[in-house]
Amino acid sequence: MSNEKKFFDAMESDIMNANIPEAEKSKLMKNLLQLKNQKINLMITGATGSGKSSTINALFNMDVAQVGVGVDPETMDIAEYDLDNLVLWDSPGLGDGKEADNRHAKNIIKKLNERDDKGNLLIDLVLVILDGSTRDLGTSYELINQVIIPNLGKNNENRILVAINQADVAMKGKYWDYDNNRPEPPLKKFLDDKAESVKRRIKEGTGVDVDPIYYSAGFKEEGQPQTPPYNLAKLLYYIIEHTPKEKRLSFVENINRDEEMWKDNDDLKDYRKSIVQQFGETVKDCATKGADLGGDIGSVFGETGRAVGSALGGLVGGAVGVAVGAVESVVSFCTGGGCYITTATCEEYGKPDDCYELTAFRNFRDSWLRKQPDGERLIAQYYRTAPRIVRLINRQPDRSEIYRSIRDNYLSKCLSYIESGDNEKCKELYVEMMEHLYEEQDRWH
Ligand SMILES: Nc1nc2c(ncn2[C@@H]2O[C@H](COP(=O)(O)OP(=O)(O)OP(=O)(O)O)[C@@H](O)[C@H]2O)c(=O)[nH]1
Ligand SMILES: [Mg+2]
Repeated sequence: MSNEKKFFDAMESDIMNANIPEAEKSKLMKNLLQLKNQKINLMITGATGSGKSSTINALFNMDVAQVGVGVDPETMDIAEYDLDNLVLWDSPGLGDGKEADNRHAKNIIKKLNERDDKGNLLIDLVLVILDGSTRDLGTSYELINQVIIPNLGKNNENRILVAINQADVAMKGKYWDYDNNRPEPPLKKFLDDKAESVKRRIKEGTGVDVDPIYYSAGFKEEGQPQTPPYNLAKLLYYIIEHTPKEKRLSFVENINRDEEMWKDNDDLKDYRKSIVQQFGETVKDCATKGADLGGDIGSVFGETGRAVGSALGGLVGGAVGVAVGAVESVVSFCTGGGCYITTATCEEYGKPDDCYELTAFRNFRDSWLRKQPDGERLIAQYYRTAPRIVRLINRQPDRSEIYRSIRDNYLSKCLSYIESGDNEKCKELYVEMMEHLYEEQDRWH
């Protein structure tokens, strides 16, 4: 049985075992079937030697790839790797001489305009890889501005991702911190400038906005230790971000399981956690579409969370504990960030899921509360009771009033305690808030 199936099987068993009405179950099963049938087609192109193969090998679980050989001699130079629900098209870019370039351009254009059996464009996303170690990116601009973007159709900004590879040797190997596997400040500035200039050249040439990122696919030479990638999780995060939500689960089982690949990234974002959340979002939005689970998605998709966690073990950190952490974040994400009441209050005030307050409370929960002797018990109790409380509040005509009083009497004060490092006081007030809400529940029936 393929891994892919194992993951969808977990979803199926979650749905079958869920304690929900049959009618809701059948809606979920229908959604699941649709998710199972999704295919992602990713085109990877760029000049010879830019690192297409290295990137594919670093990102994905290539042991299971089948390489397709084109029957049409004209398209033979586009290699197809079939990883079940994920299909990779590895296509040469320009720079191989006039005749070859014309052929490559023609093949790329043909592929970009190809439709699947439902009549939708086949290629979901084009990843253009630039070689960060070369000064002359002229042929790459030609490829992007004249071949790819004009053939992406209406939704062009979402169908292209530009990534500058070989960040480690962009200044001929200077200013790379080999011990910590990251750029030193002068190289970082050089790479930031490069990304900015690529962005500008594309904007000038086509009017289209892309946000290039830089990374290193890693380097392996016979007899030498492997240099692990840099910013590979960032690259994957952007790939998933550009993939339609309903297709994202097709990545889950195809991601490289080697932990080494994922650990070194810039610290602008926690990409590894964000990737887990991207999958959680799909479960939340697509798997439960049209079904009424009363806000209790987390308790339905427990096995699914575990299957995501085990598939992404390498990405999130290998060890079992971390995989379990990943599961928790999937499940808790599905249930509104695991801070139901805080989330609901923030939503009432139009604050995003990554707002300062929610981040602070999650941090409090995971870095401190969980480690207290009664921490796990309090969190578990909260998980079981809070979704119901939120559901009840949302049905009250004076819900705004209720949320305001929760905010003013409890959450704002809890936040001040966290800010001043008084976690114990925050916990006491939080327990008090929960007791107050349990009592209020009867009034809200
Ligand atoms: N230092 C360094 N070398 C890299 C990196 N990525 C790839 N390379 C090296 O660059 C060379 C070309 O990489 P490939 O992955 O074969 O490039 P490609 O785009 O698939 O090349 P073609 O298939 O020939 O078009 C190889 O020697 C890689 O080891 C990187 O991030 N850093
Ligand atoms: Mg190659």
